[in-house]
Amino acid sequence: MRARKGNAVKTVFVINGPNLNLLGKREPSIYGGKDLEAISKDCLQAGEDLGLMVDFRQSNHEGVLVDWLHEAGEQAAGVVINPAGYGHTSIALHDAIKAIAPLPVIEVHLSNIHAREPFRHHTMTSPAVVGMICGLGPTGYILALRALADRI
Ligand code: CA2
Repeated sequence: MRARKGNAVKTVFVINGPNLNLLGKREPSIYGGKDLEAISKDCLQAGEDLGLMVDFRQSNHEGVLVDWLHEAGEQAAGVVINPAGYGHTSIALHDAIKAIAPLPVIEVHLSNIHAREPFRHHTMTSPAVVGMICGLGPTGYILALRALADRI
């Protein structure tokens, strides 16, 4: 059966970076109307459909995100990460993703970062991940989970 080895259901972390806790409350024209709680529910349901246990988290703190990537390296079969603003700046997140290789990590952005301000066009994290999805809103998370399920 896909995404299962033996009878153990594999866990994937879905990690969300700074300000994503504000989703649904502000800037709906950019990020849509869904809040993070609703995205979490959709991810948990998608995980159930794919035979994956989804551990969905959000932090506004770079070091916490690094710690969670390390934890994923010990405990998870893959990671979906929306690094939010830290994706554009954080060598520490890049290094943490590299450090847990070959664990597959997929980067997601709700908005099309390439259609926005030039400072959003580059992410420090994208060279370290297996793939990146942007501009598809919350569907990007579900597509990333499907891609992980195919790989693990
Ligand atoms: O499009 C994405 O998912 C982003 O990762 C969202 C980040 C942004 O810095 C990235 O460039 C692209 C922002 C997180 C959400 O920020 C909010 C700010 C105000 C209201 C709601 C969300």
